[in-house]
Amino acid sequence: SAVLSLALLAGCGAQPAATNGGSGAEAGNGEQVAKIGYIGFLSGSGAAYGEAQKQGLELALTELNEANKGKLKIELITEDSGGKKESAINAANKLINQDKVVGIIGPTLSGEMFAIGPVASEAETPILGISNTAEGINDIGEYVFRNSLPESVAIPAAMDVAVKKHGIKTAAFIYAKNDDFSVSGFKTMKATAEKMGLTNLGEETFSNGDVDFAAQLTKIKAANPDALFVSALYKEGSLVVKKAREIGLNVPIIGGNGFNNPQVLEIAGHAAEGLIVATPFSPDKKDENVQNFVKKYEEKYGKKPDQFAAQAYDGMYIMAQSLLKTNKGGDRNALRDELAQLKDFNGVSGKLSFDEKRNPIGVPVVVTVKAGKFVTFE
Ligand code: 1QQ
Repeated sequence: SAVLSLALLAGCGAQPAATNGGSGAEAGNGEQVAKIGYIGFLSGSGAAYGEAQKQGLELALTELNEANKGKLKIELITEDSGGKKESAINAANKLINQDKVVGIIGPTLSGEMFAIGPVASEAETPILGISNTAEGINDIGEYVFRNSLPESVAIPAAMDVAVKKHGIKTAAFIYAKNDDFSVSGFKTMKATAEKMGLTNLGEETFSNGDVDFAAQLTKIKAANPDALFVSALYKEGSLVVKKAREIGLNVPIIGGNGFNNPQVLEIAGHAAEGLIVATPFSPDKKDENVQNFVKKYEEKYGKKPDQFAAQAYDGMYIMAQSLLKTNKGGDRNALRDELAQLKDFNGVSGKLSFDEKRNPIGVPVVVTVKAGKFVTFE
C-alpha cells in the first residue's frame, strides 16, 4: 500500500493544477459563453430518469438562450453515466479537464454524486444535483449543491398522511442494499416509523438488477404488517409493488423519490393503485408558472413532465441566473459563490432557497396513484 500511495501521489503531481477557469468566454459582443456539463442516467434500468432530466434541461436551455441573447449563451454538454459510479467519474473528469465546463448539473443518482462530488470539489467546479435526495450529499463539500428535496423531508411528509389515513401501527421495509439513495431512504423510513411509534415487523433487501422478490415479500406477508415501505429506483420498486399484490400483500405501500416517474405506472400497471409518495412537483398544481411549463413541455415532448424534468428545468434556470450575476461565463468560483447566495428562486418545482448547508428548503406534496394516474393524496 506504500507503493500504491506513492503511485497515487506521483499521479497527482503529474496532473495540471486545478484551474479555476472553465473555458467560458466573451463572444466579443459582450455576450458571455458558458459551458455546462450534464451527467445523467441515460441508458439502462433508470434511463427514464435521465430522459426526463435531459428534456427538462433542453427545454430550459432553448428558452434561456433566446431570452438572454446578447448577454449569455449556455452550451450544454451531455454525458451518459448509465447510473454507474465509474462512468460518472470518467464523465466528470472529461467535463472538468477536457471540456472545461464552468459547472456541472447532475449526476442522477445520489451514489454517483458521492463518487463525483469530491472530484468536482477538488477541481473547484460547482456541481448542482437535480435529483440527489440521500442524506449527506451537501457534506461532500462547498462546491456541491442540490435543488432536489432530500428524502429526510419528503418521506416523513408521505408517512405522516399515510399513517393517519390508514391507521397504520406496524410496518415492514424493503430496499436496494447496493444503492446509496435506496439505503438512505430506508434509514429515513425506519427512523421516522420509530418516531411515530410504529412496530417494525421486518426489513428485507435486494440488489439493483434483481427481478425476483418473491422470497422477501413472502416473509413480509407472513409478518402481517399494516403497511409496506419501499425504498428503490423505479424499475425494481415497481416490480416489488407488482409482486406484493400478486402474492396478496394488499396493505398500503409507501415509496420514496424513486417512484416519481411515470414508468412506475407502466411497469407495475394496476398494482400501482394506491401507492403513496411525496414529491416537490405535481403537473396538476394550480400555479401559472407550473402550468406554463407543463404546456411548453407537452408541446415539445408530447407528454406531461415528471418531477425529474421539473427539477432539471429549474436547475438550468438556477445556473443561468447565477451565471448572469457573475457576469463571467467561465469563472467557476464566481459561479459557486453566486449559487451559494441563491434566495427565493421561484421554480416550477417550488420556491427555492438553500439553507446554510446548501440544501433546498421546500415543501412536498403527497400523491397517490388513482385510476392509473398520480393524483394529490387526500
Ligand atoms: C437519488 C434519487 C433517485 C431516485 C434519483 C433517480 O433520488 O439517487 O438520490
